[in-house]
Amino acid sequence: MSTLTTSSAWLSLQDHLPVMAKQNLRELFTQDPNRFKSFSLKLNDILMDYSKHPISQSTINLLLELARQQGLEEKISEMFCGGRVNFSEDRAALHFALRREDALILDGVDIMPEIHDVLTKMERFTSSIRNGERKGYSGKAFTDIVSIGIGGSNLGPVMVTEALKPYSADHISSHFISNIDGTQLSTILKKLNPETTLFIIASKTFTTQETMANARAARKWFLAQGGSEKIIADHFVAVSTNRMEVEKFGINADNIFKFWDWVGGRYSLWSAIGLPIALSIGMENFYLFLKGAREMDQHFIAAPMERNLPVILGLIGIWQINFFGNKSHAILPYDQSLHRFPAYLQQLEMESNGKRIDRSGNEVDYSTGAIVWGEPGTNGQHAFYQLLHQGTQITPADFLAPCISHNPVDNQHRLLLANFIAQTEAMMQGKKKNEICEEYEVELSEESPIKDTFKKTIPHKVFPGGRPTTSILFKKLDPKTLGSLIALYEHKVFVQSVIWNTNPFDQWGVELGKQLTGKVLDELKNEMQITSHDSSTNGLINYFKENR
Ligand code: G6Q
Repeated sequence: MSTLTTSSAWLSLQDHLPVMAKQNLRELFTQDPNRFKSFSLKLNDILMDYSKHPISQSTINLLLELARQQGLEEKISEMFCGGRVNFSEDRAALHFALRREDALILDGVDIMPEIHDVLTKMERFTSSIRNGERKGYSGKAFTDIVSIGIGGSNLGPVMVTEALKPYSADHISSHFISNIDGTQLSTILKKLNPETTLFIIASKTFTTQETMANARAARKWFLAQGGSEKIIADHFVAVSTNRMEVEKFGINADNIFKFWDWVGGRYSLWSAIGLPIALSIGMENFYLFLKGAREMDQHFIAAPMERNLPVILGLIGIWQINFFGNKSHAILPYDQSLHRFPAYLQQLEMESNGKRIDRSGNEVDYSTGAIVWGEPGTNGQHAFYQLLHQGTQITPADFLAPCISHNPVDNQHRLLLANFIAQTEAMMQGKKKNEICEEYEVELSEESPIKDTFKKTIPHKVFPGGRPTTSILFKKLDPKTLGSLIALYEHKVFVQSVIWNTNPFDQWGVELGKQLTGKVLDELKNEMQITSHDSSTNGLINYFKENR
Protein backbone atom coordinates (compact mmCIF):
# COMPACT_ATOMS: atom_id res chain seq x y z
CA MET A 1 0.00 0.00 0.00
CA SER A 2 1.32 3.46 -0.86
CA THR A 3 1.83 6.19 1.70
CA LEU A 4 -0.88 8.17 -0.06
CA THR A 5 -3.64 5.58 0.22
CA THR A 6 -2.76 4.79 3.82
CA SER A 7 -2.48 8.44 4.84
CA SER A 8 -4.92 9.92 7.31
CA ALA A 9 -6.32 12.51 4.87
CA TRP A 10 -6.96 9.84 2.23
CA LEU A 11 -8.60 7.49 4.72
CA SER A 12 -10.81 10.28 6.05
CA LEU A 13 -12.01 10.96 2.50
CA GLN A 14 -12.67 7.27 2.05
CA ASP A 15 -14.76 7.24 5.24
CA HIS A 16 -16.61 10.30 4.05
CA LEU A 17 -17.38 8.84 0.61
CA PRO A 18 -20.46 6.73 1.56
CA VAL A 19 -22.00 9.78 3.23
CA MET A 20 -21.84 11.75 -0.02
CA ALA A 21 -22.51 8.79 -2.31
CA LYS A 22 -25.93 8.24 -0.80
CA GLN A 23 -26.85 11.93 -0.93
CA ASN A 24 -29.04 13.00 -3.80
CA LEU A 25 -27.57 16.03 -5.56
CA ARG A 26 -31.03 17.43 -6.19
CA GLU A 27 -31.81 17.23 -2.50
CA LEU A 28 -28.55 18.93 -1.59
CA PHE A 29 -29.78 21.95 -3.57
CA THR A 30 -33.20 21.81 -1.91
CA GLN A 31 -31.65 21.62 1.56
CA ASP A 32 -29.29 24.53 0.98
CA PRO A 33 -30.50 27.50 -1.06
CA ASN A 34 -27.01 29.02 -0.78
CA ARG A 35 -25.28 26.08 -2.39
CA PHE A 36 -24.28 28.02 -5.52
CA LYS A 37 -22.81 30.79 -3.40
CA SER A 38 -20.91 28.33 -1.22
CA PHE A 39 -19.48 26.35 -4.11
CA SER A 40 -18.61 28.87 -6.80
CA LEU A 41 -15.57 31.09 -7.25
CA LYS A 42 -14.75 34.11 -9.37
CA LEU A 43 -11.56 35.53 -10.76
CA ASN A 44 -11.97 38.70 -12.83
CA ASP A 45 -14.55 37.80 -15.49
CA ILE A 46 -14.39 34.08 -14.91
CA LEU A 47 -17.03 32.33 -12.81
CA MET A 48 -16.46 28.71 -11.81
CA ASP A 49 -19.47 26.88 -10.40
CA TYR A 50 -18.67 23.50 -8.89
CA SER A 51 -21.85 23.18 -6.84
CA LYS A 52 -23.23 20.45 -9.14
CA HIS A 53 -20.78 17.90 -7.69
CA PRO A 54 -21.54 15.51 -4.83
CA ILE A 55 -19.74 17.61 -2.25
CA SER A 56 -20.44 19.26 1.08
CA GLN A 57 -18.33 21.70 3.08
CA SER A 58 -16.86 18.68 4.88
CA THR A 59 -15.80 17.19 1.51
CA ILE A 60 -13.99 20.40 0.61
CA ASN A 61 -12.34 20.57 4.04
CA LEU A 62 -11.13 16.99 3.74
CA LEU A 63 -9.83 17.56 0.20
CA LEU A 64 -7.98 20.66 1.41
CA GLU A 65 -6.54 18.58 4.21
CA LEU A 66 -5.29 16.10 1.61
CA ALA A 67 -3.73 18.97 -0.35
CA ARG A 68 -1.98 20.22 2.79
CA GLN A 69 -0.80 16.75 3.69
CA GLN A 70 0.72 16.39 0.19
CA GLY A 71 2.50 19.72 0.62
CA LEU A 72 0.64 21.52 -2.16
CA GLU A 73 1.45 25.03 -0.93
CA GLU A 74 5.16 24.20 -0.65
CA LYS A 75 5.16 22.55 -4.08
CA ILE A 76 3.54 25.61 -5.66
CA SER A 77 6.27 27.81 -4.17
CA GLU A 78 8.92 25.35 -5.28
CA MET A 79 7.72 25.48 -8.89
CA PHE A 80 7.45 29.29 -8.92
CA CYS A 81 10.92 29.63 -7.40
CA GLY A 82 12.49 27.58 -10.17
CA GLY A 83 12.86 24.30 -8.24
CA ARG A 84 13.59 21.16 -10.27
CA VAL A 85 9.99 19.96 -10.18
CA ASN A 86 10.48 17.91 -13.35
CA PHE A 87 12.38 15.42 -11.21
CA SER A 88 12.76 12.56 -13.70
CA GLU A 89 14.52 14.90 -16.11
CA ASP A 90 16.15 16.92 -13.35
CA ARG A 91 14.80 20.22 -14.68
CA ALA A 92 12.75 23.18 -13.59
CA ALA A 93 9.37 23.75 -15.26
CA LEU A 94 9.26 27.46 -15.93
CA HIS A 95 6.43 27.97 -18.42
CA PHE A 96 5.03 30.60 -16.02
CA ALA A 97 8.24 32.65 -16.50
CA LEU A 98 7.23 33.19 -20.13
CA ARG A 99 4.41 35.43 -18.93
CA ARG A 100 6.12 36.89 -15.91
CA GLU A 101 7.33 40.45 -15.46
CA ASP A 102 9.73 40.46 -12.50
CA ALA A 103 13.12 38.75 -12.17
CA LEU A 104 13.43 35.00 -11.90
CA ILE A 105 16.78 33.61 -10.89
CA LEU A 106 17.73 30.20 -12.21
CA ASP A 107 21.17 28.82 -11.32
CA GLY A 108 22.24 32.29 -10.23
CA VAL A 109 21.12 34.03 -13.43
CA ASP A 110 18.04 36.16 -14.04
CA ILE A 111 16.33 34.46 -17.01
CA MET A 112 13.83 37.25 -17.66
CA PRO A 113 15.97 39.47 -19.93
CA GLU A 114 16.43 36.59 -22.38
CA ILE A 115 12.68 35.91 -22.39
CA HIS A 116 11.94 39.57 -23.04
CA ASP A 117 14.53 39.65 -25.85
CA VAL A 118 12.71 36.86 -27.64
CA LEU A 119 9.39 38.65 -27.14
CA THR A 120 10.90 41.81 -28.61
CA LYS A 121 12.22 39.85 -31.57
CA MET A 122 8.75 38.31 -32.04
CA GLU A 123 7.24 41.79 -31.84
CA ARG A 124 9.51 43.18 -34.57
CA PHE A 125 9.02 40.16 -36.80
CA THR A 126 5.26 40.05 -36.31
CA SER A 127 4.73 43.68 -37.13
CA SER A 128 7.01 43.54 -40.19
CA ILE A 129 4.99 40.64 -41.60
CA ARG A 130 1.61 42.08 -40.67
CA ASN A 131 2.33 45.56 -42.07
CA GLY A 132 3.86 44.13 -45.23
CA GLU A 133 7.30 45.66 -44.64
CA ARG A 134 8.94 42.24 -44.79
CA LYS A 135 8.19 40.71 -48.16
CA GLY A 136 8.56 37.44 -50.01
CA TYR A 137 11.19 36.90 -52.73
CA SER A 138 9.13 38.50 -55.50
CA GLY A 139 8.42 41.65 -53.50
CA LYS A 140 4.89 40.76 -52.50
CA ALA A 141 3.67 40.87 -48.89
CA PHE A 142 3.07 37.58 -47.11
CA THR A 143 -0.52 36.38 -47.10
CA ASP A 144 -0.19 32.84 -45.72
CA ILE A 145 1.64 31.44 -42.72
CA VAL A 146 2.19 27.69 -42.67
CA SER A 147 3.26 26.36 -39.26
CA ILE A 148 4.81 22.92 -39.24
CA GLY A 149 5.04 21.19 -35.85
CA ILE A 150 3.34 18.44 -33.87
CA GLY A 151 2.08 17.73 -30.32
CA GLY A 152 3.01 20.57 -28.01
CA SER A 153 4.44 22.49 -30.95
CA ASN A 154 1.06 22.40 -32.69
CA LEU A 155 -1.99 21.86 -30.49
CA GLY A 156 -1.66 25.07 -28.47
CA PRO A 157 -1.01 27.40 -31.42
CA VAL A 158 -3.85 25.83 -33.44
CA MET A 159 -6.29 25.98 -30.55
CA VAL A 160 -5.54 29.62 -29.68
CA THR A 161 -5.41 30.81 -33.29
CA GLU A 162 -8.84 29.28 -33.84
CA ALA A 163 -10.21 30.57 -30.54
CA LEU A 164 -9.07 34.14 -31.21
CA LYS A 165 -10.15 34.36 -34.86
CA PRO A 166 -12.18 37.51 -34.12
CA TYR A 167 -8.85 39.23 -33.35
CA SER A 168 -6.99 37.92 -36.39
CA ALA A 169 -5.72 40.00 -39.30
CA ASP A 170 -7.93 39.64 -42.38
CA HIS A 171 -5.02 39.74 -44.80
CA ILE A 172 -3.11 36.83 -43.26
CA SER A 173 -4.29 33.23 -43.24
CA SER A 174 -2.88 30.67 -40.82
CA HIS A 175 -2.38 27.02 -41.73
CA PHE A 176 -1.03 24.17 -39.62
CA ILE A 177 0.63 20.94 -40.69
CA SER A 178 1.29 18.29 -38.06
CA ASN A 179 0.49 14.81 -39.33
CA ILE A 180 3.06 12.66 -41.10
CA ASP A 181 0.19 11.65 -43.39
CA GLY A 182 0.96 13.61 -46.57
CA THR A 183 -2.73 14.42 -46.98
CA GLN A 184 -2.56 17.43 -44.67
CA LEU A 185 0.52 18.92 -46.35
CA SER A 186 -0.74 18.34 -49.91
CA THR A 187 -4.19 19.73 -49.18
CA ILE A 188 -2.77 22.91 -47.69
CA LEU A 189 0.10 23.53 -50.11
CA LYS A 190 -1.90 23.05 -53.27
CA LYS A 191 -3.90 26.18 -52.45
CA LEU A 192 -0.87 28.38 -51.74
CA ASN A 193 1.39 30.69 -53.71
CA PRO A 194 5.07 30.25 -52.69
CA GLU A 195 5.76 33.95 -53.34
CA THR A 196 3.51 34.96 -50.46
CA THR A 197 3.91 31.97 -48.14
CA LEU A 198 5.96 31.99 -44.95
CA PHE A 199 6.86 28.73 -43.22
CA ILE A 200 7.40 28.40 -39.48
CA ILE A 201 9.13 25.17 -38.49
CA ALA A 202 8.26 24.74 -34.81
CA SER A 203 10.16 22.03 -33.00
CA LYS A 204 11.85 22.17 -29.64
CA THR A 205 14.27 19.39 -30.58
CA PHE A 206 14.29 19.91 -34.36
CA THR A 207 14.60 16.15 -34.71
CA THR A 208 10.93 15.11 -34.51
CA GLN A 209 10.34 12.68 -37.35
CA GLU A 210 6.98 14.05 -38.50
CA THR A 211 7.99 17.70 -38.33
CA MET A 212 11.28 17.18 -40.10
CA ALA A 213 9.64 15.12 -42.87
CA ASN A 214 6.98 17.79 -43.37
CA ALA A 215 9.58 20.58 -43.24
CA ARG A 216 11.67 18.85 -45.92
CA ALA A 217 8.56 18.29 -48.05
CA ALA A 218 7.63 21.98 -47.68
CA ARG A 219 11.12 23.05 -48.70
CA LYS A 220 10.98 20.72 -51.73
CA TRP A 221 7.61 22.17 -52.71
CA PHE A 222 8.98 25.68 -52.33
CA LEU A 223 12.02 24.93 -54.51
CA ALA A 224 9.92 23.11 -57.12
CA GLN A 225 7.64 26.16 -57.38
CA GLY A 226 10.53 28.40 -58.40
CA GLY A 227 12.05 29.32 -55.04
CA SER A 228 15.78 28.92 -54.58
CA GLU A 229 18.07 27.77 -51.73
CA LYS A 230 19.19 31.38 -51.37
CA ILE A 231 15.72 32.72 -50.74
CA ILE A 232 14.78 30.00 -48.27
CA ALA A 233 16.09 32.51 -45.73
CA ASP A 234 13.19 34.87 -46.54
CA HIS A 235 10.50 32.24 -46.41
CA PHE A 236 11.48 29.84 -43.61
CA VAL A 237 11.80 30.64 -39.93
CA ALA A 238 12.28 28.23 -37.04
CA VAL A 239 11.30 28.07 -33.39
CA SER A 240 13.63 25.71 -31.59
CA THR A 241 16.13 25.07 -28.82
CA ASN A 242 18.42 23.25 -31.28
CA ARG A 243 20.20 25.97 -33.20
CA MET A 244 22.70 23.59 -34.80
CA GLU A 245 20.05 21.42 -36.45
CA VAL A 246 18.08 24.47 -37.59
CA GLU A 247 21.13 25.92 -39.33
CA LYS A 248 21.86 22.54 -40.93
CA PHE A 249 18.36 22.65 -42.39
CA GLY A 250 19.32 25.89 -44.11
CA ILE A 251 17.54 28.42 -41.92
CA ASN A 252 19.38 31.63 -41.30
CA ALA A 253 20.48 32.39 -37.70
CA ASP A 254 18.45 35.64 -37.79
CA ASN A 255 15.34 33.62 -38.47
CA ILE A 256 15.62 31.43 -35.39
CA PHE A 257 13.37 32.14 -32.42
CA LYS A 258 14.80 30.43 -29.42
CA PHE A 259 13.24 28.90 -26.39
CA TRP A 260 14.52 26.83 -23.54
CA ASP A 261 14.82 23.33 -22.15
CA TRP A 262 12.81 24.29 -19.11
CA VAL A 263 9.61 24.69 -21.17
CA GLY A 264 7.80 21.44 -21.86
CA GLY A 265 6.20 21.09 -25.31
CA ARG A 266 2.61 21.14 -24.05
CA TYR A 267 3.37 24.19 -21.88
CA SER A 268 5.16 26.09 -24.65
CA LEU A 269 2.49 28.16 -26.40
CA TRP A 270 3.52 31.17 -24.29
CA SER A 271 7.01 31.09 -25.83
CA ALA A 272 8.01 31.69 -29.46
CA ILE A 273 6.06 28.48 -30.18
CA GLY A 274 3.20 30.99 -30.00
CA LEU A 275 4.61 32.87 -33.02
CA PRO A 276 1.74 31.74 -35.30
CA ILE A 277 -0.67 33.11 -32.68
CA ALA A 278 1.16 36.44 -32.53
CA LEU A 279 1.22 36.67 -36.32
CA SER A 280 -2.51 36.07 -36.41
CA ILE A 281 -3.71 38.33 -33.57
CA GLY A 282 -0.83 40.82 -33.35
CA MET A 283 1.67 41.27 -30.56
CA GLU A 284 -0.50 43.62 -28.49
CA ASN A 285 -3.11 40.91 -28.20
CA PHE A 286 -0.42 38.31 -27.55
CA TYR A 287 0.75 40.40 -24.58
CA LEU A 288 -2.84 40.47 -23.28
CA PHE A 289 -2.93 36.70 -23.65
CA LEU A 290 0.21 36.48 -21.50
CA LYS A 291 -1.30 38.93 -19.03
CA GLY A 292 -4.37 36.74 -18.56
CA ALA A 293 -2.16 33.76 -17.75
CA ARG A 294 -0.04 35.89 -15.41
CA GLU A 295 -3.14 36.92 -13.48
CA MET A 296 -4.06 33.26 -13.02
CA ASP A 297 -0.48 32.53 -11.85
CA GLN A 298 -0.69 35.31 -9.27
CA HIS A 299 -4.05 34.03 -8.08
CA PHE A 300 -2.71 30.45 -7.88
CA ILE A 301 0.25 31.62 -5.78
CA ALA A 302 -1.58 34.00 -3.48
CA ALA A 303 -5.23 33.00 -3.05
CA PRO A 304 -6.07 30.86 -0.02
CA MET A 305 -6.55 27.28 -1.08
CA GLU A 306 -10.30 27.26 -0.41
CA ARG A 307 -10.76 30.27 -2.77
CA ASN A 308 -8.19 29.15 -5.32
CA LEU A 309 -9.68 28.18 -8.70
CA PRO A 310 -6.96 25.77 -9.92
CA VAL A 311 -6.71 24.16 -6.47
CA ILE A 312 -10.45 23.56 -6.23
CA LEU A 313 -10.75 22.40 -9.85
CA GLY A 314 -7.92 19.94 -9.27
CA LEU A 315 -9.32 18.65 -5.98
CA ILE A 316 -12.81 18.16 -7.42
CA GLY A 317 -11.13 16.00 -10.08
CA ILE A 318 -9.37 13.99 -7.35
CA TRP A 319 -12.71 13.44 -5.57
CA GLN A 320 -14.28 12.19 -8.81
CA ILE A 321 -11.38 10.03 -10.03
CA ASN A 322 -10.02 8.53 -6.83
CA PHE A 323 -13.07 8.28 -4.63
CA PHE A 324 -16.07 8.02 -6.96
CA GLY A 325 -13.97 6.08 -9.51
CA ASN A 326 -15.04 8.22 -12.50
CA LYS A 327 -12.13 7.93 -14.90
CA SER A 328 -13.39 9.74 -17.95
CA HIS A 329 -13.73 13.51 -18.11
CA ALA A 330 -15.55 15.52 -20.77
CA ILE A 331 -14.65 19.05 -21.86
CA LEU A 332 -17.68 20.70 -23.44
CA PRO A 333 -17.11 24.25 -24.68
CA TYR A 334 -20.25 26.07 -25.74
CA ASP A 335 -18.29 28.24 -28.13
CA GLN A 336 -17.45 27.08 -31.62
CA SER A 337 -14.16 29.03 -31.52
CA LEU A 338 -13.02 26.67 -28.77
CA HIS A 339 -13.49 23.63 -30.97
CA ARG A 340 -9.84 22.54 -30.46
CA PHE A 341 -9.88 23.24 -26.71
CA PRO A 342 -10.81 19.63 -25.78
CA ALA A 343 -7.94 18.29 -27.95
CA TYR A 344 -5.54 20.77 -26.39
CA LEU A 345 -6.58 19.83 -22.85
CA GLN A 346 -6.47 16.18 -23.79
CA GLN A 347 -2.72 16.50 -24.35
CA LEU A 348 -2.18 18.81 -21.39
CA GLU A 349 -3.95 16.49 -18.96
CA MET A 350 -3.26 13.03 -20.38
CA GLU A 351 0.41 13.56 -21.20
CA SER A 352 1.02 15.30 -17.90
CA ASN A 353 -0.93 13.06 -15.57
CA GLY A 354 -1.00 9.77 -17.46
CA LYS A 355 1.63 8.39 -15.06
CA ARG A 356 1.94 5.29 -12.89
CA ILE A 357 5.26 5.76 -11.11
CA ASP A 358 5.59 8.10 -8.15
CA ARG A 359 8.51 10.32 -7.22
CA SER A 360 10.17 7.50 -5.27
CA GLY A 361 10.08 5.27 -8.32
CA ASN A 362 7.27 3.06 -7.01
CA GLU A 363 4.22 1.96 -8.93
CA VAL A 364 1.14 3.73 -7.59
CA ASP A 365 -1.88 1.84 -6.21
CA TYR A 366 -4.43 4.54 -7.09
CA SER A 367 -5.78 6.02 -10.30
CA THR A 368 -4.10 9.03 -11.86
CA GLY A 369 -5.13 11.10 -14.91
CA ALA A 370 -8.60 10.66 -16.37
CA ILE A 371 -9.35 10.14 -20.04
CA VAL A 372 -10.09 13.61 -21.36
CA TRP A 373 -12.22 14.16 -24.44
CA GLY A 374 -14.95 16.42 -25.75
CA GLU A 375 -16.61 18.40 -28.47
CA PRO A 376 -18.29 21.77 -28.62
CA GLY A 377 -21.91 22.13 -27.59
CA THR A 378 -24.50 21.99 -28.93
CA ASN A 379 -23.12 19.46 -31.45
CA GLY A 380 -22.31 16.92 -28.74
CA GLN A 381 -25.90 17.02 -27.48
CA HIS A 382 -27.00 15.38 -30.71
CA ALA A 383 -24.28 12.78 -30.53
CA PHE A 384 -22.87 11.45 -27.24
CA TYR A 385 -24.83 13.21 -24.46
CA GLN A 386 -27.16 10.20 -24.39
CA LEU A 387 -24.44 8.30 -22.52
CA LEU A 388 -23.77 11.26 -20.23
CA HIS A 389 -27.44 11.41 -19.22
CA GLN A 390 -28.49 7.77 -19.13
CA GLY A 391 -25.41 5.56 -19.59
CA THR A 392 -24.08 3.24 -16.92
CA GLN A 393 -20.87 5.16 -16.34
CA ILE A 394 -20.67 8.62 -14.90
CA THR A 395 -18.54 11.14 -16.76
CA PRO A 396 -17.92 14.41 -14.95
CA ALA A 397 -17.93 17.27 -17.44
CA ASP A 398 -16.64 20.84 -17.62
CA PHE A 399 -19.01 23.15 -19.46
CA LEU A 400 -17.46 26.42 -20.69
CA ALA A 401 -19.13 29.40 -22.36
CA PRO A 402 -18.81 33.15 -22.91
CA CYS A 403 -21.65 35.47 -21.89
CA ILE A 404 -21.04 37.67 -24.94
CA SER A 405 -20.62 36.23 -28.41
CA HIS A 406 -18.30 37.62 -31.07
CA ASN A 407 -20.90 36.57 -33.62
CA PRO A 408 -24.32 37.45 -32.26
CA VAL A 409 -26.56 36.10 -35.04
CA ASP A 410 -30.18 36.93 -34.15
CA ASN A 411 -30.85 35.34 -30.75
CA GLN A 412 -28.59 32.35 -31.35
CA HIS A 413 -26.23 33.08 -28.49
CA ARG A 414 -29.13 33.11 -26.06
CA LEU A 415 -30.19 29.78 -27.53
CA LEU A 416 -26.68 28.40 -27.12
CA LEU A 417 -26.51 29.43 -23.46
CA ALA A 418 -30.00 28.12 -22.80
CA ASN A 419 -28.73 24.75 -23.97
CA PHE A 420 -25.60 24.96 -21.79
CA ILE A 421 -27.58 25.82 -18.68
CA ALA A 422 -30.38 23.35 -19.37
CA GLN A 423 -27.94 20.49 -19.94
CA THR A 424 -26.12 21.04 -16.66
CA GLU A 425 -29.46 21.30 -14.87
CA ALA A 426 -30.76 18.14 -16.54
CA MET A 427 -27.61 16.21 -15.63
CA MET A 428 -27.92 17.24 -12.02
CA GLN A 429 -31.71 16.97 -11.59
CA GLY A 430 -32.52 14.01 -13.78
CA LYS A 431 -36.16 13.04 -14.16
CA LYS A 432 -37.98 10.64 -11.88
CA LYS A 433 -40.69 8.12 -12.73
CA ASN A 434 -43.40 10.07 -10.91
CA GLU A 435 -42.47 13.24 -12.82
CA ILE A 436 -42.88 11.39 -16.09
CA CYS A 437 -46.24 10.06 -14.99
CA GLU A 438 -47.38 13.57 -14.08
CA GLU A 439 -46.12 15.01 -17.36
CA TYR A 440 -47.88 12.34 -19.42
CA GLU A 441 -51.09 12.24 -17.39
CA VAL A 442 -53.24 12.27 -20.54
CA GLU A 443 -51.33 9.51 -22.32
CA LEU A 444 -51.45 7.35 -19.18
CA SER A 445 -55.09 7.94 -18.30
CA GLU A 446 -57.57 5.03 -18.34
CA GLU A 447 -59.22 6.38 -21.51
CA SER A 448 -55.97 6.71 -23.40
CA PRO A 449 -55.73 4.28 -26.35
CA ILE A 450 -51.93 4.28 -26.09
CA LYS A 451 -51.81 3.76 -22.31
CA ASP A 452 -50.26 0.26 -22.37
CA THR A 453 -47.61 0.98 -24.97
CA PHE A 454 -46.81 4.24 -23.26
CA LYS A 455 -46.32 2.58 -19.87
CA LYS A 456 -43.59 0.40 -21.37
CA THR A 457 -41.60 3.45 -22.38
CA ILE A 458 -41.50 4.93 -18.86
CA PRO A 459 -38.29 3.21 -17.65
CA HIS A 460 -36.53 4.47 -20.78
CA LYS A 461 -37.66 8.01 -20.05
CA VAL A 462 -36.18 8.10 -16.54
CA PHE A 463 -33.02 10.18 -16.08
CA PRO A 464 -31.10 9.16 -12.96
CA GLY A 465 -29.61 12.64 -12.46
CA GLY A 466 -26.71 13.27 -10.09
CA ARG A 467 -24.36 13.60 -13.07
CA PRO A 468 -21.62 15.99 -11.96
CA THR A 469 -20.65 19.08 -13.92
CA THR A 470 -18.45 22.13 -13.41
CA SER A 471 -19.62 25.26 -15.22
CA ILE A 472 -17.14 27.91 -16.27
CA LEU A 473 -18.75 31.09 -17.56
CA PHE A 474 -16.72 34.07 -18.67
CA LYS A 475 -17.65 37.43 -20.10
CA LYS A 476 -16.11 37.19 -23.56
CA LEU A 477 -13.53 34.97 -25.21
CA ASP A 478 -10.80 37.61 -25.55
CA PRO A 479 -7.01 37.08 -25.44
CA LYS A 480 -6.72 37.86 -21.74
CA THR A 481 -9.54 35.56 -20.67
CA LEU A 482 -8.26 32.73 -22.84
CA GLY A 483 -4.80 33.14 -21.28
CA SER A 484 -6.36 32.83 -17.83
CA LEU A 485 -8.41 29.77 -18.78
CA ILE A 486 -5.41 27.89 -20.16
CA ALA A 487 -3.32 28.72 -17.09
CA LEU A 488 -6.24 27.56 -14.91
CA TYR A 489 -6.02 24.11 -16.47
CA GLU A 490 -2.20 24.05 -16.42
CA HIS A 491 -2.28 24.61 -12.67
CA LYS A 492 -5.16 22.18 -12.15
CA VAL A 493 -2.94 19.53 -13.72
CA PHE A 494 -0.11 20.50 -11.36
CA VAL A 495 -2.38 20.32 -8.30
CA GLN A 496 -3.44 16.79 -9.21
CA SER A 497 0.14 15.68 -9.84
CA VAL A 498 1.08 16.90 -6.37
CA ILE A 499 -1.71 14.86 -4.82
CA TRP A 500 -0.69 11.80 -6.86
CA ASN A 501 3.01 12.39 -6.16
CA THR A 502 3.84 12.04 -9.87
CA ASN A 503 5.74 14.15 -12.41
CA PRO A 504 3.47 16.17 -14.74
CA PHE A 505 6.36 17.51 -16.80
CA ASP A 506 7.88 14.41 -18.40
CA GLN A 507 6.42 12.11 -21.09
CA TRP A 508 8.50 8.93 -21.26
CA GLY A 509 5.42 7.08 -22.45
CA VAL A 510 5.83 8.38 -25.99
CA GLU A 511 9.30 6.87 -26.43
CA LEU A 512 8.71 3.14 -27.00
CA GLY A 513 6.45 3.65 -30.03
CA LYS A 514 9.02 6.01 -31.57
CA GLN A 515 11.78 3.42 -31.06
CA LEU A 516 9.81 0.58 -32.60
CA THR A 517 8.80 2.74 -35.58
CA GLY A 518 12.47 2.89 -36.57
CA LYS A 519 12.74 -0.91 -36.65
CA VAL A 520 9.46 -1.37 -38.53
CA LEU A 521 10.41 1.36 -40.99
CA ASP A 522 13.56 -0.57 -41.94
CA GLU A 523 11.50 -3.69 -42.50
CA LEU A 524 9.11 -1.84 -44.79
CA LYS A 525 11.93 -0.85 -47.14
CA ASN A 526 12.03 -4.20 -48.97
CA GLU A 527 9.54 -6.86 -50.04
CA MET A 528 10.81 -9.66 -47.77
CA GLN A 529 8.36 -11.55 -45.56
CA ILE A 530 8.86 -10.53 -41.93
CA THR A 531 8.98 -13.08 -39.12
CA SER A 532 10.90 -11.24 -36.40
CA HIS A 533 7.88 -10.02 -34.35
CA ASP A 534 4.85 -11.64 -32.76
CA SER A 535 2.37 -13.15 -35.22
CA SER A 536 0.03 -10.16 -35.17
CA THR A 537 2.77 -7.62 -35.90
CA ASN A 538 4.30 -9.86 -38.59
CA GLY A 539 0.85 -10.39 -40.10
CA LEU A 540 0.15 -6.65 -40.30
CA ILE A 541 3.55 -5.85 -41.82
CA ASN A 542 3.24 -8.60 -44.42
CA TYR A 543 -0.34 -7.67 -45.31
CA PHE A 544 0.73 -4.06 -45.84
CA LYS A 545 3.66 -5.14 -48.02
CA GLU A 546 1.46 -7.36 -50.17
CA ASN A 547 -1.14 -4.68 -50.66
CA ARG A 548 0.73 -1.41 -50.95
C1 G6Q B 1 4.79 17.76 -25.23
C2 G6Q B 1 5.52 16.66 -25.82
C3 G6Q B 1 5.33 16.50 -27.31
C4 G6Q B 1 6.20 17.41 -28.15
C5 G6Q B 1 6.18 16.92 -29.59
C6 G6Q B 1 6.97 17.79 -30.52
O1 G6Q B 1 4.85 18.11 -24.10
O2 G6Q B 1 6.84 16.75 -25.45
O3 G6Q B 1 3.99 16.65 -27.70
O4 G6Q B 1 5.78 18.72 -28.06
O5 G6Q B 1 6.66 15.60 -29.64
O6 G6Q B 1 8.29 17.87 -30.12
P1 G6Q B 1 9.25 18.92 -30.77
O7 G6Q B 1 8.77 20.28 -30.46
O8 G6Q B 1 10.60 18.63 -30.21
O9 G6Q B 1 9.20 18.68 -32.26
